[in-house]
Amino acid sequence: LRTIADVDAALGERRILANYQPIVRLDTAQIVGLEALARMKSREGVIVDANVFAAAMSDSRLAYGLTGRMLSEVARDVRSWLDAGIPFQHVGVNVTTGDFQKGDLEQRILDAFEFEGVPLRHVILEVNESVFMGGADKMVARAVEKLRARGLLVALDDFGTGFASLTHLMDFPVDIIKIDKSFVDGITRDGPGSAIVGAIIDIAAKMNIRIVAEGIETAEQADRLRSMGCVLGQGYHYARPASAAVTTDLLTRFA
Ligand code: G
Ligand code: G
Ligand code: MN
Ligand code: NA
Repeated sequence: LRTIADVDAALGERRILANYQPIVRLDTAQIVGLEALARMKSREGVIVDANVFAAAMSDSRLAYGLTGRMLSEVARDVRSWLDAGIPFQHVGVNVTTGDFQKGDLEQRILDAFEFEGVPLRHVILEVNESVFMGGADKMVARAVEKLRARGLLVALDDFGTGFASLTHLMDFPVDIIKIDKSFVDGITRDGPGSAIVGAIIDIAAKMNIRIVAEGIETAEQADRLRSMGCVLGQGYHYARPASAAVTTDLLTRFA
């Protein structure tokens, strides 16, 4: 429970910031997007292990506060890239079940990006399948529809690891599927991982949904995914999550 108190204090003291991991084209390694990932600084200014957030996210007040901070941080960083003429397309922000339950997520997103004058077409909402649990699915669908009408893109994160993954594709509008790392790990063997990834790629192509493979750690995995028709990916093989300053440099050189 120490971590919950730590995250609470860091939120109050503005010691939460966004790091960014590039999303690349697997054929050219060109950067086409970013995923924002929360990082916490200690009072001494050192980045603390990112695992602190997993436990804290079970506290709905902290999850709500974290999303608020991340929306503000990301909007400000995007503003600075746009102002500097840095080539930048999309950034994904992770949201959780608790964010939808209050019913004001749509307004919070509009406010955060409008405050910085950032158009919502630059923003991807990353939701995982847990947001459909607990009876919030109607609220999720309504909020997401309104945001998509303003140009925001929706990504289903950790795809395939949750409950009833395919059901959500039936009645929830999705622009991007992020294939979970657990499937990518086994992709270079002819096993169930390859079969499942192949099936997801086929479904996505037929539904006009883009695919991002997550957690790519080797060139072999990247090659195999590319030969299977996967166009986009992210992972340590390409780049680890990094500060906004480092990301500015990466975008300048590789976007
Ligand atoms: O960045 P990664 O290293 O270690 O993050 C650990 C976990 O914390 C992941 O499951 C990730 O989805 C989650 N996480 C990271 N950043 C955010 C964020 O901004 N919001 C939410 N809700 N979860 C985040
Ligand atoms: O839950 P979500 O998919 O949003 O979280 C992504 C998590 O995966 C982050 O914690 C991020 O730091 C981590 N990550 C990104 N690329 C890799 C990778 O290649 N290998 C591993 N092990 N983790 C990764
Ligand atoms: Mn994510
Ligand atoms: Na994921």
